Amino acid sequence: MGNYNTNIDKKWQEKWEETGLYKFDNNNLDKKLYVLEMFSYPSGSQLHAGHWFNYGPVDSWARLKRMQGYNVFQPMGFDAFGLPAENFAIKTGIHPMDSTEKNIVTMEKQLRAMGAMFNWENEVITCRPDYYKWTQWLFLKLYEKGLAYRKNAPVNWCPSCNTVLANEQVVDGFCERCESEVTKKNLTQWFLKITDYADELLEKIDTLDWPEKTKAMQKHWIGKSTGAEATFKVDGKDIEFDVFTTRVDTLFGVTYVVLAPENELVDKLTTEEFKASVEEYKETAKKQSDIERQSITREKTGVFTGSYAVNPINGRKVPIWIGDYVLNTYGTGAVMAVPAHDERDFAFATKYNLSIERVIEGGELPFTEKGTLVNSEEFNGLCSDEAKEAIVKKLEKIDLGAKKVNFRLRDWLVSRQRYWGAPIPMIHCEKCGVVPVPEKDLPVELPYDVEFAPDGKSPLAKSESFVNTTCPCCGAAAKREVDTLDTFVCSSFYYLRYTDNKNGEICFDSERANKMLPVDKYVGGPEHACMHLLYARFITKALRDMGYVNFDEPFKSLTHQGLILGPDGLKMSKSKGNTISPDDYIKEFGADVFRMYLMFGFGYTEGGAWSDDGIKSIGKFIERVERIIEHSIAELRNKDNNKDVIESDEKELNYWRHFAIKNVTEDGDKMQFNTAIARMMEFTNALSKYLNVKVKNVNFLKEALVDYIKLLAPFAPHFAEEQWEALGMSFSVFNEKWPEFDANALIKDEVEIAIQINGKIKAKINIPTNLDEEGIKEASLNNEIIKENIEGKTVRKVIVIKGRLVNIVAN
Ligand code: ANZ
Ligand code: ZN
Repeated sequence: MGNYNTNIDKKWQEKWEETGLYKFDNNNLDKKLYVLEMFSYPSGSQLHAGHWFNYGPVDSWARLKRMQGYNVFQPMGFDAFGLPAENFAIKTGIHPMDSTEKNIVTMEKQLRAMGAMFNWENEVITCRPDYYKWTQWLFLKLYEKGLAYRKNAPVNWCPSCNTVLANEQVVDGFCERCESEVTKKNLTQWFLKITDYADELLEKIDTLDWPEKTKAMQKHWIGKSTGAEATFKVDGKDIEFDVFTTRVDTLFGVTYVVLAPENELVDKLTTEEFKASVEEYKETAKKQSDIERQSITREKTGVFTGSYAVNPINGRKVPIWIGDYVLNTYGTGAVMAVPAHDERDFAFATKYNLSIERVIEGGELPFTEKGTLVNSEEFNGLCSDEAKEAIVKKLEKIDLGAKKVNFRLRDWLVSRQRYWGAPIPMIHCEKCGVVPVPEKDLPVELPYDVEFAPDGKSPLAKSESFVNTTCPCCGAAAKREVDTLDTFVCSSFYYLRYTDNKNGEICFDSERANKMLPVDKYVGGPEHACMHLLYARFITKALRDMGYVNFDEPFKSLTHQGLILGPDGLKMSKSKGNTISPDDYIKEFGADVFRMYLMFGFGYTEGGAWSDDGIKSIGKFIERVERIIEHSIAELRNKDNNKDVIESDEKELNYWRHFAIKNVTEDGDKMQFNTAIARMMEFTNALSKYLNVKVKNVNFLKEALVDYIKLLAPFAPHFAEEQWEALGMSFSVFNEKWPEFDANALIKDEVEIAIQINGKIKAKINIPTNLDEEGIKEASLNNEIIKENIEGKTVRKVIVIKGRLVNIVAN
């Protein structure tokens, strides 16, 4: 058994703390490197292998960068509001404020035991008034800017969580948290106008160094669609409506139109005769989720309203139907149906015997590709793209249509009927309406004494002392808003607050933020692609437009770590009994072995199944390294060394040393930790082999050893400090400069070349095969025999014939 254990972890953690080794240097912002890992929920299950996989390897990366001269800022905190903490509280009956604070204490201790370079002095905890004051401030600023508004709308409702959900929190029609089926409910809610930024959010994605898949997901979520709107008048009624279409070139092929069942025109359009069937249809449609309604495989259904609409391009009357495949929340909630060229319309028309008329030349119907127009009067013969332009032009002329861009992205619904969140800082006054809480009155504190178990209504409504207040405008009795903010609002600006976390006067100092941000490297799970990562981008842009920051994007470069699975290859979960508790392993192996196993055992962006054998073998590796270093140190003192050293013995070790420097640097930089560590293992073998050489060059051994420990340091920080000290070096290895490799040492193959002077061979030398022309010249002129021969002469020319000879012209 080796000596490395948790006592060594503790020893160095204390020393780092005592000496303030990792304190961010505020006077060296030019060399700043903002390394950010997504902060965690303080849940009851505490720090798990997934957190470790996020934080450990990234800390190693940050250490490597530190040794390369960067002034690293790596803050940590807790995303402490929200459902996980609240649900835990409900389950255990302990007040969320108490359980959250308690969980934070435990998790902070666990995080410290990891021995990462976290800048704890910059910690933020979102559920504390000194933080959520700024969450509320942000909301007020957005409100001032017209980016926060209230409206009555059908919202996603989770009957089990008893709260509304943002679109992003509904996965295939089910609640992202509890997996209950999501229903619809009409409620007056607060929204943030993220759609104002839809275009920029889309455009700027391509400037980001993010995983391609995440960028694609965000693009799809924003869902820009370019098309046109066309106005259909209702025959015999003073009503008209618009349809959104991406295929206005098919306008002559419209044989009917379909409205969403919820479209507000439906009642006005429905004739007496069809009232009963329309009502019945509307009832059934209510029960379907948007996801079900959009499903490609589901049979399309609908009913006729009895009314007809007039096609703006040719005056033709077409029947108006309602059908649940048309969503009321997209476009205009109405579509023109072109069964000849659209799959859904084709299926619908076939089912209900509606006419199908080709307007694009091509294959079998439904023909959905672009093509040449037919049956389209003066537009016949145009190709689809030309026809789109021409038809819109005509619609514009008669004032019955225009070009139109639509986004799939909806405004961000931020009110929650839950207790554990930042209260929305608004007041409802009978006389003045909705009045924002004045900034000086922030924070609006979340009261402790509230029945927090959810029953579908906001728990804060039950707290008289919270609800009753006075209107900041007129002074009359008024009521506070009782909804709380979605926790994604808290995490939408935490990276800014980290830089100035103790400031009680302002959310953050702009000048400082502009120097500290954007975040240089952000690392976290891919599940946030369309939520947190999108919200944070929006908030950064909104703050930029309000003048608080001068950059466009919060996270320049993003990496998603993979998922660590249970030993059975399944996702870890308590119910499956396959969870790995880091604490137990750390007690047995020490923090560095745990960290190093995670880094060596898995591709960082891939993850994989946990293996006890895997961590054991890293434990053995660390023990071996310890023995080798011990042996090396003894050799440094061995008086028999240095007497008759043979140079060629050093060559091999030197090769592996520089090979490791080169590759650990390159792979480490790319977060390819497993291959970087593999290079360290090769270096270890070479070191061990050199120890068997009879007589050693002590200076050389020491140099190699110094590099060895430096290279190992990011991956095994406590262990490396201990070895560095054993070697008699001064604290700390993390103040050392990262080694640089020597390209010459990496050349293994040599070739013999002849050197001529004025055409006569004078000497033969061995040079590396890939030495460049300059290098060959230099080597030739430095050869002792050649030097003697050209003494007193002037070198006129040196001709190099690669791989064969060098001819020196001298006289
Ligand atoms: C006529 C047409 C003909 C269409 C054709 C397509 C092909 P994206 O790309 O997603 O924007 N649509 C418009 N609003 C809708 C709604 N609220 N619910 C369901 N479908 C809706 O899709 C735009 C197309 O989806 C529009 O173009 C419209 O059908 C339909 F050969 O109009 B199209
Ligand atoms: Zn008032």
